[in-house]
Amino acid sequence: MHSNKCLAAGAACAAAVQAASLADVCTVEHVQASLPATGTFLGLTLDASSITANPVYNASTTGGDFFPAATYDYCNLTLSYSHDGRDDITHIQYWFPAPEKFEKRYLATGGGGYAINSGSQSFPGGVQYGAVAGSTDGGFGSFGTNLDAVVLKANGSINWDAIHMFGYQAIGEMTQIGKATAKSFYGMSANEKIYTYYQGCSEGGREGWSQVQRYGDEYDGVIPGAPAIRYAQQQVQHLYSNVVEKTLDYYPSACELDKIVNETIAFCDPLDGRTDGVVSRTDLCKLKFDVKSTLGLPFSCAATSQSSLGFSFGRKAKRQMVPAESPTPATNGTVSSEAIELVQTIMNGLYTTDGKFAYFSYQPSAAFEDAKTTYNNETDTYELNIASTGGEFVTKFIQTLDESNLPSLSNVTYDTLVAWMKSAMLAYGDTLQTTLPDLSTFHSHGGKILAYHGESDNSIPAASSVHYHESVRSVMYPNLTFNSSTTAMGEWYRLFLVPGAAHCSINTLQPNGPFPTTNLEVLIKWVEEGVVPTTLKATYEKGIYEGQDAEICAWPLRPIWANSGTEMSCEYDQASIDTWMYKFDAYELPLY
Ligand SMILES: *[C@@H]1O[C@H](CO)[C@@H](O)[C@H](O)[C@H]1NC(C)=O
Ligand SMILES: *[C@@H]1O[C@H](CO)[C@@H](O)[C@H](O)[C@H]1NC(C)=O
Ligand SMILES: *[C@@H]1O[C@H](CO)[C@@H](O)[C@H](O)[C@H]1NC(C)=O
Ligand SMILES: *[C@@H]1O[C@H](CO)[C@@H](O)[C@H](O)[C@H]1NC(C)=O
Ligand SMILES: *[C@@H]1O[C@H](CO)[C@@H](O)[C@H](O)[C@H]1NC(C)=O
Ligand SMILES: *[C@@H]1O[C@H](CO)[C@@H](O)[C@H](O)[C@H]1NC(C)=O
Ligand SMILES: *[C@@H]1O[C@H](CO)[C@@H](O)[C@H](O)[C@H]1NC(C)=O
Ligand SMILES: *[C@@H]1O[C@H](CO)[C@@H](O)[C@H](O)[C@H]1NC(C)=O
Ligand SMILES: *[C@@H]1O[C@H](CO)[C@@H](O)[C@H](O)[C@H]1NC(C)=O
Ligand SMILES: [Ca+2]
Repeated sequence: MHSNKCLAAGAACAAAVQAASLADVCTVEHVQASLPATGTFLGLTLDASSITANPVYNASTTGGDFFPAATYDYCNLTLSYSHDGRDDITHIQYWFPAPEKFEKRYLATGGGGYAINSGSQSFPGGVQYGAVAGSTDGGFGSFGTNLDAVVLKANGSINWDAIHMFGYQAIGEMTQIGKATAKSFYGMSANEKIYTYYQGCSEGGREGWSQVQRYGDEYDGVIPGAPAIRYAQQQVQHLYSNVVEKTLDYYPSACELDKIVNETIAFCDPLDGRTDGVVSRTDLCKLKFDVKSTLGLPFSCAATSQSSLGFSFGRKAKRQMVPAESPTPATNGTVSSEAIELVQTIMNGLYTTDGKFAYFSYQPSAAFEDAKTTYNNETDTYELNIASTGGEFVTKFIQTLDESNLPSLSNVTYDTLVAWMKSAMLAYGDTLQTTLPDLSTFHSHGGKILAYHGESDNSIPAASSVHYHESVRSVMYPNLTFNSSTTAMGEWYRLFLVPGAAHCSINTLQPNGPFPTTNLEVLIKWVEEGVVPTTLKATYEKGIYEGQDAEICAWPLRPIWANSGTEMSCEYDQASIDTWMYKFDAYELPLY
């Protein structure tokens, strides 16, 4: 069939396209004919001559943390566009499901670290649900170019176009272009609905929130996982553990810190009513565990070799510019009072020297990733290893110097960190910070949010997702009580803390924990059929319960097991809830 037959649109056309094969529609000619007309999107010019399209058959994914295994056919489509007057070029890629599998859905996907996309890794999570899936290169030059490579035009000169594109604009534009193209491609009429979703974790989670906040009327459902929101605080706090080490002049071996984490997990595991190696209640852990109890405990670890480098999907900003971790010799010793003071200070969070609270830390039971030291084989000591995730943010985004990490922490104090947080907030408050608390546009359009965060996340504090939830609740429901506003907001925005989970994945230190691997399916049922996820469906991917299903409680309810760990319920526990509530008096303005 010929694509232009369908430009007349209407039901007959839709039937014709749905009867067409993938090979019929997956042609450059049909995609060109499906592009929205010039002028549809003010300020954007689509380049019809850039289009590539090829059908791909019998492709498959083994699934994983974010979607199940599946086999599918799709049309692999790329195109580019420019912003009028800017002389730029942005590339976008979509996977369009075969016509007979298209369910009138669209899925936007994002990246991790400073990457705005995940290559094609997130696409299967869309096509397997009959959704067109899209990703963008942000206009950074190629799909493999990250923001940090282009954020400076020169020393002292920020690339604001790149910041805005990364901040929210590129994914929003990709969604608008993708939906409009899909309607013509599949012969839908202009006013027919395409259910529009977003799914991503870490930076990808931040990008999800950016869409809710900025393109609220484009999306029906968004899944922000462990989002890197509150960017100014989030990125700078990666340096907090290092500054504690420097301030206390104590640089522990990874073995000593691991021992403390293991003891924390061992003590706190049973507090949730089920002794399974999983700390499902880090709040009870916070209330009951005293890290001083680990003083003098012996530890020993085998030698390690150099760890490898590489892109890790959905993870925190990669430490890609520096050798990852140095080899360490076999280590043993006993937990020192210095290590206990260090860990206690890290877990307390960041305060100014005059005692004002500036940012929270990870939950107890999370590994001390940011505190990792380097072993110096000449002096046989452990040394400061500046977390480049934070260091690069300071050099490039705050100091505007083209350096991939801070050369030292000389003169850097807790107050310096707070000052950096404040200046980054000012610089990026309307782009990267991504904490606008008024979601009225999205909400009044009927949108649903399925937010989740690993409770033992060691890269983005779980408290970050709770604090944003509470900010939105208090801004949007100022006159309701805690319980009433929680109930009202729960009709469209639910937050699930995943017991034991690390950053966007299950946790090697708590392998018996569950992970929610079918979130898009759950969200589709909520959006399209009104099935509210009172609890979130999860599965045990590994460990003693492997293959079984689990349910995850919605904040502020917390999991508790009874009958020797056989029956789980979600309880309201005020003392536990209170441990998640923070007041940031280091700032003159509200910190959402
Ligand atoms: C896809 O796989 C099916 C079953 O294995 C096979 O029948 C079909 O020919 C394959 N299609 C293509 C285009 O390779
Ligand atoms: C999709 O299209 C791009 C651009 O033409 C190409 O580089 C890529 O290899 C294609 N992928 C597949 C699986 O065909
Ligand atoms: C911590 O526990 C893990 C198992 O979960 C073990 O592999 C590791 O050796 C332990 N580390 C220390 C320092 O005891
Ligand atoms: C601790 O390490 C020292 C030096 O490597 C070694 O001599 C000693 O046997 C080790 N002790 C234990 C309990 O592993
Ligand atoms: C010490 O580390 C350096 C750098 O990693 C390495 O080249 C050297 O071989 C090491 N020396 C010893 C004695 O292990
Ligand atoms: C930018 O600043 C850094 C740090 O001061 C310096 O090393 C680098 O040479 C400068 N680059 C240019 C192009 O001036
Ligand atoms: C640290 O501060 C001292 C005193 O203000 C100054 O002389 C020195 O240059 C600073 N060092 C760095 C690395 O900024
Ligand atoms: C909250 O109450 C105040 C005072 O009664 C009223 O002016 C305001 O409109 C209310 N806000 C909302 C969101 O209902
Ligand atoms: C809020 O609801 C919980 C049950 O979900 C209840 O235990 C608690 O007492 C309520 N709080 C208030 C102030 O009503
Ligand atoms: Ca447990």
